[in-house]
Amino acid sequence: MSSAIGISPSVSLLKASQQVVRGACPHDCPDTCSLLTTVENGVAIKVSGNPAHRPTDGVLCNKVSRYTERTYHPDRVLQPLKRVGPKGAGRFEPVSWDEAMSDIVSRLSAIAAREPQAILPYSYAGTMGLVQGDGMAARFFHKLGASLLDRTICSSAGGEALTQTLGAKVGMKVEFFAEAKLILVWGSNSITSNLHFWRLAQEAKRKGAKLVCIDPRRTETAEKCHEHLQLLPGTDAALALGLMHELVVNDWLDHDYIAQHTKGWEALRERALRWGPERAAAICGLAPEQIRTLARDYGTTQPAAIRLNYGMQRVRGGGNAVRAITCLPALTGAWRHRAGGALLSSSGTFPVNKAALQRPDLLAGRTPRTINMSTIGDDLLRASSAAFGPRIEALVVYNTNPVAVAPESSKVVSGFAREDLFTVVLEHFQTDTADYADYILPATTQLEHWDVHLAYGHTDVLLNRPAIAPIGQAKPNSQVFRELAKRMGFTEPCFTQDDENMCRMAYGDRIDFDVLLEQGFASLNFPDAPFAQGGFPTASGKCEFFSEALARQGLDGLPDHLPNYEVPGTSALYPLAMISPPARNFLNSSFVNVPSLQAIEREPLLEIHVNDAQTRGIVTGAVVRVFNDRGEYRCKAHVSDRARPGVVNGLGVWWRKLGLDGTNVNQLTSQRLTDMGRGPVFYDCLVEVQAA
Ligand SMILES: Nc1nc2c(c(=O)[nH]1)N[C@H]1C(S)=C(S)[C@@H](COP(=O)(O)OP(=O)(O)OC[C@H]3O[C@@H](n4cnc5c(=O)[nH]c(N)nc54)[C@H](O)[C@@H]3O)O[C@H]1N2
Ligand SMILES: Nc1nc2c(c(=O)[nH]1)N[C@H]1C(S)=C(S)[C@@H](COP(=O)(O)OP(=O)(O)OC[C@H]3O[C@@H](n4cnc5c(=O)[nH]c(N)nc54)[C@H](O)[C@@H]3O)O[C@H]1N2
Ligand code: SF4
Ligand SMILES: [Mo]
Repeated sequence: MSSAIGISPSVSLLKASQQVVRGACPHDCPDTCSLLTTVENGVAIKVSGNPAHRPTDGVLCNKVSRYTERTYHPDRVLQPLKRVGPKGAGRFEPVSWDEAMSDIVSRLSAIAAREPQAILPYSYAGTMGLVQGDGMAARFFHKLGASLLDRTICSSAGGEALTQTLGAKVGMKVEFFAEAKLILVWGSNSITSNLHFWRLAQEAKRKGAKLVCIDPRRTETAEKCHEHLQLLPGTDAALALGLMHELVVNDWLDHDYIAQHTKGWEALRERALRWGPERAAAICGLAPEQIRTLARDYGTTQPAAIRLNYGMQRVRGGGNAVRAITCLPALTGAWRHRAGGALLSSSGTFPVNKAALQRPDLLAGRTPRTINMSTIGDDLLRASSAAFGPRIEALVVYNTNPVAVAPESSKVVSGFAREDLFTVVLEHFQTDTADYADYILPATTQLEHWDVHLAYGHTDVLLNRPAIAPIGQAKPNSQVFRELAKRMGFTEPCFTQDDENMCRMAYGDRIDFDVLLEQGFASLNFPDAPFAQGGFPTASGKCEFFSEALARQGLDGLPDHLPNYEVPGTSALYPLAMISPPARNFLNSSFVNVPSLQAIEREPLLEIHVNDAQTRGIVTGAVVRVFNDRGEYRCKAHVSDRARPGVVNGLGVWWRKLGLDGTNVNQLTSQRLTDMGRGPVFYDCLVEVQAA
């Protein structure tokens, strides 16, 4: 086995005492890089990008190149901790694994004996691994009969939109963006959050492609594109419909592709004809000419490719916006080319054997209620009722930091602070969420455990081998749930399956596991131009402009512009829109506590346009109060033309406890949900800003 770990041929400067172990970046990022970890005497000394893996191309982002700093951070939680102070105070004392586990099992069993649905597992993509994510954990909670979790916090509006339009979360192969002649970077700050796509976009740019960015913020990506359409948040569907209008009236259409491979054309055409550029521009806060120019470029350039990211779907009409945009390539026949079409997520390409990993059959006919993770604030505060079911009495949190990242923090915090709630948090660090735990259990990082991955920005499967032994008393999530199952007396053989075997099971014989063991990645067999001849994975086999499924749900079967819940300029009290997109050197709330990265991001900031700052007497560096009916958040102002007039940008999900007054941007966001997919509306949020 040790030879299979393999010395990478590209790493020729290794000392005899060093080895290189192949792994996968676990973070919630489209790029899912192939990692090479150099280990010396059992210590990981360097993590770098694998040059043999095409999408990674030997390069990692700034964050994960510091992965050893995070792994060996002096603040790592390395033994089980039991709360000694009030909830949220963050005071804990070390206990043995045995003491922690036996207390956890007795608390959970007592609740489960009465009402298993009062127990809620709460997890997200802190690791995207299929084993340390919802593998053994899902088996455990299915057997228990606990509540199910609707994992909506990030991408469910866009995911549902893709499914209703293209049939699944599928799209262009990312590598062919390098051959496109026009690229729309739509709701994506690629340099920050999709670096390896950006390298391909730059290659296209060097070969003469035009790059257009569509984003309310003048991001580092926007300023490197040829054009930037700085629209108001939540107006993307209006822009897409305005573009369609121009495609129709100028006949920049591929009639043959439309006739053969789409559904609902007549109805969409009629709708588009109501969206002249003047009307669309007024809603988007753009000039009509900008829409005409973009339509001409899009309608007359082939191949044309659209890279959407999840930024634009965090508003009320997010699903409709994604649907409207993903109709565009079928109108112009862009899908005919391998460098044409659109990509939001490729995750639907992966043939994951989910039932084998997660074992929903262990529910044995029970149908527990489902809790939406995006409304955890409200749901923790609900009493038992016929509609809701039992009050939530226990939470087991892993791979997520909801107290920092979930919307409307004041409610989330009140819920987590309930003294009658029993909370277990599996973590690397004492995060804002861990502060509210009854027990914190030390989890291994990606360098310390096995896992297997899919990706949402390319189409390769990756394997992660442990590079080092678990640090301190840390255990893989899978191992914690294996031991809980044993103590609960669960005897099914699936509860003793080891991680390497779970990795093998994830794709079964659809992937050659020996190839994964040897090179760390394996490509899926997937056509270069997946929809050149139609063949969409929808029920009709066509790109569905009109979706019967949505119409049956009582929704509009055609994409439309749905105004935000909180439309900029409509409230005298809260005249500014706030968006809170990712910070480049953090990954959601991960890495916020890594000193070298925190030093680059410095402190929580609010970008504000000079016009909005001047009328409020705000200068760069001033402490400002950002507030609405849901709460108040203080941070420093940064007067900057990265913000457009009327929109302020609060970058990154900082840990609350690192903020000026122990809060972050989510103090202001709401728990309302998107038009489809039941997702959160982080960027549909009005505020006022005052000098503090
Ligand atoms: N460095 C870094 N990388 C990350 C993350 C991170 O936190 N930091 N997060 C990861 C995660 S969880 C995800 S889901 C992915 C994708 O993460 P996303 O959150 O989609 O990240 P971005 O690509 O930065 O896209 C957000 C962009 O959308 C813009 N935006 C906001 N509202 C609107 C709107 O209404 N319309 C349009 N057109 N644009 C809008 C923002 O200004 C921002 O530039 O990235 C991942 N990668
Ligand atoms: N205002 C605002 N809020 C947002 C967003 C935004 O743009 N604006 N973005 C939203 C989006 S897109 C997302 S995806 C969510 C993401 O929010 P989260 O899912 O909470 O992601 P992270 O903040 O990265 O936190 C992941 C946590 O998992 C832990 N972790 C990582 N690996 C492991 C492991 O192997 N085992 C265990 N036990 N723990 C592990 C990490 O230490 C980290 O604390 O936030 C959302 N919140
Ligand atoms: S966070 Fe994204 S870009 Fe950075 S190493 Fe991981 S997958 Fe690659
Ligand atoms: Mo996300």
